[in-house]
Amino acid sequence: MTEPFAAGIERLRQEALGTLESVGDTAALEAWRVHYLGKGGVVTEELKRIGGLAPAERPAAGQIVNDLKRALSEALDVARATLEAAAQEQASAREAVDVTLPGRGVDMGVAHPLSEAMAHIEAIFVGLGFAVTSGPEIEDEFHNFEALNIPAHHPARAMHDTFYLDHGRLLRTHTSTVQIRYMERHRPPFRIIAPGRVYRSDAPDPTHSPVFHQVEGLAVGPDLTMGHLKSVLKTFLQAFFDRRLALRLRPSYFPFTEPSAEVDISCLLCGGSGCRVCKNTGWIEVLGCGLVHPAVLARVGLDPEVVRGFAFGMGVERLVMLRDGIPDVRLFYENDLRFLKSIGPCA
Ligand code: 2U9
Repeated sequence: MTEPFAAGIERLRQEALGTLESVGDTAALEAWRVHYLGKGGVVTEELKRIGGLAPAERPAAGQIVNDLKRALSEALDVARATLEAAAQEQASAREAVDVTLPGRGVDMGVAHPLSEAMAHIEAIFVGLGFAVTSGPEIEDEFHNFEALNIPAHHPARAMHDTFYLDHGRLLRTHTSTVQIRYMERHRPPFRIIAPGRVYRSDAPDPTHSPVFHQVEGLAVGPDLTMGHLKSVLKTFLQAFFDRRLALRLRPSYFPFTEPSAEVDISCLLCGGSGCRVCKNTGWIEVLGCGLVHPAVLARVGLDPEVVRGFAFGMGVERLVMLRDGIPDVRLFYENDLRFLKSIGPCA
């Protein structure tokens, strides 16, 4: 009797291990477990059948079914471990970092071209012994106009040139205001520059922006001459444009300087022989300058018979446009990264 029973169990074992081989995922494995080893499963049924055997056969049959149960349990454990290992391998393949791939790169911020140029200009003048000063952008008519010898009906005072605020206040149209304020508090000799934003009520176009940057300079002391002025400006301009330049002072007019001059440099493109940049003149106008008008000195309590001053003013955007070949001043204010990345020391 035990022999056919044992043979049946052996077949069962073959069948169970055979189907286990084709189990490919944890759900199928669980179904296999329930079918063979679960409550009411095949093995339990076989255990129940032992009760129907002759008492003498039961211990051997029990042994056989218990062996089957152990063998199937062990096979289940092995199959489960194999499936888990495969799943883990798949997961780590999915999440794997390929350390040989090139990095994504880090976008470094850089100073705005105007900030870079202002810092460069300041450094050059500091090297020449000038102190850097600053003052308010909201000003009064005295500091922006009267003190600078710009009379009441001068065109610069017109509404269409100046942004007026309430209570007689206005947005400064030049940084000369800073230099008037400096002279109100300091005695000569001194040499200062006043870099900063200025405002003019101009419609934006390729050469005009309602806000732009100036660096103005002022030196006051005994015996200062146009010669000193020209030497300072030549040293500055050659440092800024990083090359030897010829300078030409053309007589001009500003209310706050006498004599006044406009400064030309030899053309940056052709060197003076004539091209489209200099409109075939060989020269490019870069800034204005002069000796401080006696009335301006007198207004801040200085005796024009005793001290002289020289002064100059430049538009920073214009200088950078000339240096870097930028065609439109509005590019400085649009924050287009393609432009910002194309200008300056990191371009
Ligand atoms: C004081 C006295 C005199 C500053 C000066 C200029 C000439 C000049 C322009 C350049 C281009 C303005 O930005 S721009 O449009 N400036 O030509 N500026 S002399 O003269 C002064 C300044 C302060 C007390």
